Amino acid sequence: MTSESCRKHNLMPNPYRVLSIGGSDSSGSAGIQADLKTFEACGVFGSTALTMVTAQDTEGVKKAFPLPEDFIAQQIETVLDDLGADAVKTGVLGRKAVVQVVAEHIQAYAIDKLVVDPVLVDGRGRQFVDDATLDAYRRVLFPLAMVITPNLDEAALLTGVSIENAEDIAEAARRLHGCGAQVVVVKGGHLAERDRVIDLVYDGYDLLTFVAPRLPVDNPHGVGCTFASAMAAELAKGNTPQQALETAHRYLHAALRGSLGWRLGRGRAAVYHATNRDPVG
Ligand code: PXL
Repeated sequence: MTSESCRKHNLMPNPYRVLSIGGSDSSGSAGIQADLKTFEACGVFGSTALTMVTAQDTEGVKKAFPLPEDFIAQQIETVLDDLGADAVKTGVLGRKAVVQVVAEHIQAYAIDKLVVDPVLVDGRGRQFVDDATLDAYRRVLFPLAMVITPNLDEAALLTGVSIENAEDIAEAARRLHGCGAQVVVVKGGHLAERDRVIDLVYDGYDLLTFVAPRLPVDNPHGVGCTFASAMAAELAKGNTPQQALETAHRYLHAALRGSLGWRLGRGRAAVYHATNRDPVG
């Protein structure tokens, strides 16, 4: 239906569509569960292609079950052939062959709004992918990305820069941009600044910093997935990376604030994705 006839009949026009390619987190905090919740809150239609299924709670991953490349490819093709996507977001890919399959499909379907969240380390900062996978990210996936969103550990791993201060982050961002991503967002949430969170954004011209007050929550779970998904949702709607970044920051802050009083599970805190709802209403 055209948007004019939708208006006439008081119907909603088609939503923007975002495909998330990543792993399932059974705790509902991160992975594709966080992505879908974020898409819903941002008003876009979410679809998924699973790379991995995890048995996971708030304390950590108990067991991970990677899915075969050809089945990952089949999910992507099935979704894109039917629904299509205005943007794609990647989360856990896990190994080189999966990075390659994803890159091939991004090219084959001419997806120009790709957000790559390079999930390379676990919640304790330990690397869980091998060097060949890092290389595939740098060589085949980043050149296709509109935005990449490594955290400090991931930026260090991908560039070999040991990150201790703001100049190190800038150097890592420049090197990552050199791999071909249009915009690099290095998430500084883990840097030991007590009351601020500083992200650094580099688009090949300007190096910008985004400063947000740090909320009193220790190492929350799913913030990276949530942030990258909000970016993808905003890009899908036709916003610029800069606009998407501002909205994604605001959304993440509200989602974190929404769960400040929660006691869910024994481990890491989750975020409240339905920021436009009253949780007890
Ligand atoms: O937050 C990164 C992440 C992404 N995807 C899956 C995860 C996690 C972290 O636990 O489990 C499936």
